[in-house]
Amino acid sequence: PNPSAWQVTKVALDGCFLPRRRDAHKGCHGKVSIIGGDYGMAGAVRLAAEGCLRSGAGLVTVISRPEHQFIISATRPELMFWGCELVDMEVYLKLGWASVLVIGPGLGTNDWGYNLLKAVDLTDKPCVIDADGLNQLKTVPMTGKSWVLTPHPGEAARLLGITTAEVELDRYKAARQLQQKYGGVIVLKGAGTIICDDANCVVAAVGNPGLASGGCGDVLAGIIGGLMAQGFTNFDAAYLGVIIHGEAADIAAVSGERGMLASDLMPYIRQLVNQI
Ligand code: NPW
Ligand code: AMP
Ligand code: MG
Repeated sequence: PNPSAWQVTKVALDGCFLPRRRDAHKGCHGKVSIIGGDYGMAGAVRLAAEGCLRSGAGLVTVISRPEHQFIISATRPELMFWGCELVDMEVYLKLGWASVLVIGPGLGTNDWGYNLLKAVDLTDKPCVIDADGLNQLKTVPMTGKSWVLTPHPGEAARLLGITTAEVELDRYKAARQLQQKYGGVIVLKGAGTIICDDANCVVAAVGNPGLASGGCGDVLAGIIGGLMAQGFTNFDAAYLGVIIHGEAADIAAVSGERGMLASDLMPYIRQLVNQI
């Protein structure tokens, strides 16, 4: 993008969401599959999935290790669940159900996650790739997808083969390089999150260091997927998602940044997507 197009923006959410049609049903608001949650990281998909539901998605399915069914269904019964041990033909059928795929939160960097990412690559679904989905992109070279990539500076550094410090030294340059290398929409997270595609670039002046705790990025991936499933373009979903996530954190921070949890964002995400 032309550097002169860089701008620092905090958009008002007013007018971004229309009131729901009175005859709406859950099928009108998109179906999302959230894929990840290797051993020890069920929380990552659980948080992403709730972020997705709270952004207004109609139906959300978690695809994760079978062992995680109980904890996910018991703590958020609105979620559907499909336990996947071996990545086989059935996975492709399951992925076919969704209108949008979110892959990466807690996915891990072993064969299980690798095979799931490869399965996503074989679909033509728009997707959000986060966390270990990004860490595995080097071994599953996916191109030409309709996607939003959501790296934090550490993940961006791995994708570019540079250090985290180098990413942070010139975040615009890193975001632009990622966009040129991988295409799609890039969300370079951290204080002053940058959202860019091949034509637009914005910095979201929202959020606070209360977000610097485990699970907050997983929630963002779910929100963006939920907005894509509700019909926003990939760029608008990424931009709006970052704004909603950051503003939710700014409301939550009224009680203090220290000790803020990813789960604390949920009621405010709901509040913000209803600001019509
Ligand atoms: P450093 O130390 O500065 O060089 P990792 P992860 C950097 C899952 N989770 N500004 C920083 O690097 C995720 O979904 C599961 C600057 C930092 O040490 C993933 O699948 C949870 N640098 C998996 O864990 C909750 C920054 O990156 C390094 C930065 C691993 O993901 C937690 C850490 O990155 C987690 O979400 C910034 N703003 N942000 C669960 N409840 O199940 C990051 N860095 O090594 O990729 O580890 O992000 O924890
Ligand atoms: P992750 O590292 O994947 O868990 O993502 C962390 C999330 O919190 C991202 O959306 C970051 O942009 C956000 N975040 C982390 N630290 C800050 C900060 N100091 N100011 C604003 N946002 C932050
Ligand atoms: Mg993360």
